Amino acid sequence: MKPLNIGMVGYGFMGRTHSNGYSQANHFFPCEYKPVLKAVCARNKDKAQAFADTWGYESVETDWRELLKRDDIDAIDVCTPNNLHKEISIAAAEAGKMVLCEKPLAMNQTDGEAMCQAVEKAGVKNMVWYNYRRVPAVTLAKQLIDEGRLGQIFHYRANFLQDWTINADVPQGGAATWRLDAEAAGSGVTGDLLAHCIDTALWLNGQIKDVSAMTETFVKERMHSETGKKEPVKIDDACSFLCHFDNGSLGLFESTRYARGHKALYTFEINGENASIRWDLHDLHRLEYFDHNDDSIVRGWRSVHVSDGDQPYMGNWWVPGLNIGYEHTFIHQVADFLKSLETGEQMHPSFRDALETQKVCDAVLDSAAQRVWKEV
Ligand code: 4PW
Repeated sequence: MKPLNIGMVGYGFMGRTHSNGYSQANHFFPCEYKPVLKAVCARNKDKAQAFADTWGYESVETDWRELLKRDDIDAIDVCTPNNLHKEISIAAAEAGKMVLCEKPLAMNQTDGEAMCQAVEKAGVKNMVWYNYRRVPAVTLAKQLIDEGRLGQIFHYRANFLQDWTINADVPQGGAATWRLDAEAAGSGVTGDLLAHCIDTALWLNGQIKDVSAMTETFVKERMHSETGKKEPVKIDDACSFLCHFDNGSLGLFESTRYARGHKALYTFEINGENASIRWDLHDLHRLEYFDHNDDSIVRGWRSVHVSDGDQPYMGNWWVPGLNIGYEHTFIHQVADFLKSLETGEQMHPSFRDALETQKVCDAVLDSAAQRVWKEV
């Protein structure tokens, strides 16, 4: 097997999901390439070493620039807070490394464009970890839409709801809560949660033309972990937007971290002329499907349990009827990336694909700030 030597920068929650993906992919998806966990890089050496010991990384670096200089690294996995994606990705591409970047691609469209140009100029393989495309039920939704089963699409509706920042004592900044710090995250729920909804929507339903958005920051000041003082909160706690898709359908998106009771409720529903589809991350192996062409006496919403060998990815797992979960989406993404190295085909979502999501996020934030419709 050909080794694919991974150097990961950052080791938080996403570092764990990606590492698990690298470790498991070859067990279930045969491929000529095999990820090798060569090095993990983080400023705190003891924490990086503890992570390396847990996940089986061979070595540790404390400066990502040193990691890029190493000849024994093929691919850089950027798992840092968002404000470092650009610098590390561009330097990695210039060093001739493949770049696998955590979502969202960048802090804004301008940075994202520079990142696209860097990987394209260097001709290095690249992808962005929008993992929900690789939930088997979501991939099946893509298949049903591409087969034309829904007919003309009229409506696309998506939500991503959480409740973990309602308590005003949750700080901003620092390892666990950088997502609340605009300097590190760029935006709040728009870049963190709606970006997932937008990536899926662009993949399933095509380009978005224009948007009209509103945002709110419910807790105006939070303790900053770095300064130790209360600082203004500059991220969006909640964001909702309307949009027009190029195919004529209407979109309605909502995301918040203030929906008490919801931890990670990502749902979407698509209504077409002939059929509708509905999916819910809390029940991720099911695809709800209504087909108007069914015999009218038995017509109704079917709950398709996506666990059979004919359904996306499932032939590589256990036996029909047995579920898989969230972590498997990352295993699928690694497996698909390894396959793309074998076939020479472009992996999706690429940096260029993720830039389209970034453009929509920027338009959403501009629209909310200026209280006007914005072209994407
Ligand atoms: O990327 C997202 C995270 O930042 C995830 O998909 C879910 O929401 C889980 O944590 C956050």
